[in-house]
Amino acid sequence: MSKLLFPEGFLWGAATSAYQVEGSPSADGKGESIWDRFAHTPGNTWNGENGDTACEHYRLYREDVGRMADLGLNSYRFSVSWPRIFPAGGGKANRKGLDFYRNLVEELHRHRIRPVATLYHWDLPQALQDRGGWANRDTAEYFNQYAAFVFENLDLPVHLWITLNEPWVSAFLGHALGVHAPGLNDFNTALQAAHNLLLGHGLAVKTYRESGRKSEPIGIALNLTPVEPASDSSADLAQAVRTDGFMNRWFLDPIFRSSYPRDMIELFSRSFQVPHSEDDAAVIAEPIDFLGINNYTRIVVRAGSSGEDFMGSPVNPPEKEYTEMGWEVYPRGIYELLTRVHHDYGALPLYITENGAAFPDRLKKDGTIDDSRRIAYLEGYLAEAWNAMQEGIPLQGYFVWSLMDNFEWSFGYSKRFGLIYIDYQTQERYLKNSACWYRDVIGRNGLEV
Ligand code: IFM
Repeated sequence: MSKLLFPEGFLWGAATSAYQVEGSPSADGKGESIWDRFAHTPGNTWNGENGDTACEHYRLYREDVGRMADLGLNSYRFSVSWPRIFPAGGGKANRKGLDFYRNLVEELHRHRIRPVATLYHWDLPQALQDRGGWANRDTAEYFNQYAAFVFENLDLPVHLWITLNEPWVSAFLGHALGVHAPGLNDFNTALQAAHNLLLGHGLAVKTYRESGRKSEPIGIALNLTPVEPASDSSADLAQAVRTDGFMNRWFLDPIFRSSYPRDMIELFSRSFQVPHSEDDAAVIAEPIDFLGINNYTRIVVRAGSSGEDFMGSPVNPPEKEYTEMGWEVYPRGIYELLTRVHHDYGALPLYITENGAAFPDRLKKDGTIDDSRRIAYLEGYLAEAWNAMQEGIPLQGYFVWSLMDNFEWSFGYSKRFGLIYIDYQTQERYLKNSACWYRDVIGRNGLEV
């Protein structure tokens, strides 16, 4: 057996997001979000489920923080719900909405758990969607104003600020594939939304720096996925480059290189309008202090119907393990991403801001949940993260997705990602075996494999 020790001060955390766990959709003056609207529209989610109740974290957050402390977490990543703070997107702020996050942060401090605050995890105020949402450039400015308000008024320290979570998902699943809010199906709109999301990110980082009030690191969390060709045919190889351009480089390049990737601009411009502005490019590339990487799987891709196909045909290699989401368990991918990002985009601190797996967990009569597949998954990914660190990759923390089972967007409550099992009938929480395993990992600051 070998010991894989992590450095002192490594962040051991778990993550959630507002809409997925909080419930209380109109408490204390909260406004409607695009996810409230989308999930309440028939046909959009599994069984018509929505986040109205979720895990009742808004009501039960103290208990939940207590559980985090019992597990030994030294960090918790949560998101701030924009429509709790600005029910109409902009205008008058709702102090009571901010109070919830202030109380949460205070409770975390009481337990010596470092708060990591994400400002946008997909719950745009519906009032802004009514004016065009992320496809409207004004939304970037509204986001900036909302972010500035939170920076200024959340008067307790957080450890890290994250502007956006997974802008690729907001833009493309929400505006091109229509499976996320706001449920649109137009690729031009999605490209514009992606651009305005990035612009909002850059504006918020700039505002944060210029205010000079805070020195906590600020960054962004991107969903990144290694892409591999299904064969070594030249068509599959070229497809993998395009799919990577769409999934990964379309966000990494503007943030770190101040321009969209040339090959993808060329490709997209053949059929779509690609947003372009030198001024915006400079804002989007406002330097950040760290990058958050959300990773779950890899994509293996076969060439699509033409050289213009930027998605290709994803294939599931046989004899691999797949999670309940149908995602391949591919631990080496985290090593590949960490080393690639470090070498291609600069030596800034990295965090794994999400990693985890959904499996069909079963609550036994004795209150236990034997989720050994999740333990194996997490152990595999952490071991590969450790391998990357041995090569000098500055990884500073790891967040399991998720602290607890929650509302998995269009899949409703049918997918369980948590370390903690939620009985949605009673709101009872049960520690899965993976939670106990993680507590031991944190306790020894590493793995025994
Ligand atoms: O639940 C989501 C989360 O909101 C963002 N990243 C991926 C998770 C699992 O799908």
